[in-house]
Amino acid sequence: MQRRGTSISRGKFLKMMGAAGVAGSTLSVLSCQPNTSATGGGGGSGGGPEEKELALYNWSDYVAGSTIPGFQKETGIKVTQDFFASNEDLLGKLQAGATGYDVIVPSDYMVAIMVKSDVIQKLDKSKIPNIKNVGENYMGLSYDPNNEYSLPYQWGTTGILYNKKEVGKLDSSWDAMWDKQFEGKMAMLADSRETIGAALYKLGYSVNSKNQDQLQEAEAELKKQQPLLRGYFASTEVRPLVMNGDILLGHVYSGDAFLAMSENEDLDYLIPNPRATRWTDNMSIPNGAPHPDNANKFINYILDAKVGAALSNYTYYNTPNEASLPDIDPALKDLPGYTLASDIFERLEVIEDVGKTTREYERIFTEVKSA
Ligand code: N2P
Repeated sequence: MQRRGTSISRGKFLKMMGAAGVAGSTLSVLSCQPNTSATGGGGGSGGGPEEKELALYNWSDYVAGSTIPGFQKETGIKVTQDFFASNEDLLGKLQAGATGYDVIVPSDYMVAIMVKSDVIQKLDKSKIPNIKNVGENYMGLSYDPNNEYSLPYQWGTTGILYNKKEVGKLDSSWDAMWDKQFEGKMAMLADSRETIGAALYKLGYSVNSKNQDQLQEAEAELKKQQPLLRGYFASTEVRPLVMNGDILLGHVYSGDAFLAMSENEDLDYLIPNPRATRWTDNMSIPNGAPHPDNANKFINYILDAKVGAALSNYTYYNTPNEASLPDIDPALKDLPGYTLASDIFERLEVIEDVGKTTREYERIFTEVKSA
């Protein structure tokens, strides 16, 4: 399919960037390094007008080519972007004292953890009139019931991107990711909740299990799987591995699957049974953000109908912006698994904050990775 009429294609943009920033580690592709600058000099908290700057801390490959230039053009605010590879990395960075960021993009359960840990601040909704564009299914979710701290950015699912030509059509379970015949040809996400989640799903349990016996079983499953894997990677790293045939099956977020499928027709995306994850990523403002006013403006800009459509037409993720829907690329809407049938939607789980059990999830993932 012809990709992305609205702006430069994601593939081309990546090439232009020399693929910088896709590795998922924290790295500045633009000039500033907000985490070390600690300016705080924007007058954001009650002083004079803010500097015309905004520091975005985002997942890699998660803005359209037009997103940041469009905002700069409209507001004169210069945006710099750093990248994190998982929600846990993002939280760790903020808890370690990173103070330079204005907008961050945590997923569902991480918003709840961040509110509880007092690392994000309330939004100024008087500055976000485009809130009216957000579909009601994406407002008032349990992790932030009144959207005091977060507004949705993109949503999607997590499943298996695989080479249908090489492995044949998969049955619909998670079992393929444990199949010895694919030894060395599989990768899982470097994402503790998603990867432990896949093991829990395989066993028929919930991704939010707090049951010690179930978690122990999941740990055993992951230890069985680990020697069969190429490794644990960011989704943006799994995508090219599957696309170029280096591996045959990869645990990915849906947008990476759809992008790969649109460029290689041997590939397919499976949302396994009995359950898989549906996630929503959100925009929030950290405490101590140097430019909160600019941050509220940026959030409002993203929730514009056209900006939201260009974003999803680039990322290949779903939009929570109902006003953007008419402008979503029809070919994208037609990809299997992009527009979710209600029977699939109903078997998807949302990852929740598991409270004290979070430490157990972290312990399991650390041990599994080094087993
Ligand atoms: C974008 C990653 C999407 C994050 N590259 C999934 N929560």
